[in-house]
Amino acid sequence: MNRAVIPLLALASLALAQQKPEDVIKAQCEKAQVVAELWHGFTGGAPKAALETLVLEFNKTQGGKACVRPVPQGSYRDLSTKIKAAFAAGTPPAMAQAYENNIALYLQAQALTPIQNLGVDLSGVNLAFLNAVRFGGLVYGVPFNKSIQVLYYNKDLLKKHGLKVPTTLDALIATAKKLSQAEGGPVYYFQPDASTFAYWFFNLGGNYLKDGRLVLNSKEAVEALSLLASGVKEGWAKPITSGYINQNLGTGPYAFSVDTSAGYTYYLQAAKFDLGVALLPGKTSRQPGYGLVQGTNLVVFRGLKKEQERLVAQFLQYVISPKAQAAFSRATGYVPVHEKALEDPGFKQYLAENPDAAMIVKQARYAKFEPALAEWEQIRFDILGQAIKEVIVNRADPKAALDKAQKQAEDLLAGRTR
Ligand code: FGO
Repeated sequence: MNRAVIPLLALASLALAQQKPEDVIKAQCEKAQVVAELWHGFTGGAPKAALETLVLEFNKTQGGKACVRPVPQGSYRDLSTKIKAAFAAGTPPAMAQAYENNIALYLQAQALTPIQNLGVDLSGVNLAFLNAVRFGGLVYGVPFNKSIQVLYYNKDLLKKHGLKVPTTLDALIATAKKLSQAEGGPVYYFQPDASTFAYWFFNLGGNYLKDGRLVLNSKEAVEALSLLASGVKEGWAKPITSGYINQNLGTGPYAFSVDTSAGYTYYLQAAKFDLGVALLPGKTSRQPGYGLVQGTNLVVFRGLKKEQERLVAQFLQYVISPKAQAAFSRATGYVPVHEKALEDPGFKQYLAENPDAAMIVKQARYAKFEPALAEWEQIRFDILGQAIKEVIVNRADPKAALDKAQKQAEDLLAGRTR
């Protein structure tokens, strides 16, 4: 090749590489005859970038004829609000991210297409994730970006004090107490919300559903909330009331937090210390603690044209492919949803070299879900989440706050309130 051409080519490919994925996708969709929108709740960072890369790569396989267009709709909750509004207006997208409880809600509006009807082969998909999107025997979502809670910790601080990573709830509390005293400030960071609460609640033996009935004020729930409240009072637990925990690292001594594996890239970027990822402390040291599964599934709305359905089916098959899942997991910290991703040679090597990523995969075997009730999103944020904040921030009594939450949830579920 002509010597002068090489730098020019290099420059051109650099310009291409620097083009924002969003703009590339826009160009891909401009001339396409078939377009399927994918509404999502990623607001930025690695998750949004990884989704866009995946879509961009998929669109390349369509030879300019068809494309998927990701449309950010704000937070996960903004997303479900916009989807409900779109139902009313008769303008739902082709696909969207959805929590299991969102699926239950959308099914009440008979708005979803069963995934099997599209001919998508779901074999090899993580069974815990798959069973969570089964309603009345049919699968209504494709597990896509599923996360698991893990224990993030400050390796430097543990080393400095000669302490080990705790493997039980009692050890977590004892270690946090020691470190907080030594460092002069609370070292266990938590958000007073339903996600953090779920970790303590599940591992104290709690269950939200008893004989099919929702119970928010069980003795385990009171115990979990009391424990967090005493942590704050005793000075070992620090409530984070503004922003994500990763945005609050550096505001004081930090040792531990229980948080979504999808936060991994954010923690890595923010931590000015050697970050560790460990299995969750459990009730006893015989078994790791359970982590809450969060993140979403992709659902397909009814009323699509045949060509759109074909496109969507191909896209979903692509998204769950071991290759795509390996790449997506690597870029974000989400759990690969396809079992075969773990056999992908590149991913295998990555896991061997990155113990944090291996930990995330391992923790995913100890997983719990929140109830897939249509009203759950409202309950987890406006009722249970509110009760948790009242206790942690305004020092309300845990039992009283949860009793009130129980009453509010019952009123909502019975249709007495909305
Ligand atoms: C988030 C939310 C729900 C439901 C749980 C539900 C609705 C929780 C929790 C409330 O995909 P995940 O694991 O993690 C998110 C990912 C993409 O944004 O990255 C995480 N992130 C982002 C920025 C950052 O600085 N740090 C960071 O960790 C982000 O959390 O989902 C976990 C957090 C919450 O959104 O405040 O799932 N959640 N169940 N939301 N609407 N409905 O039923």
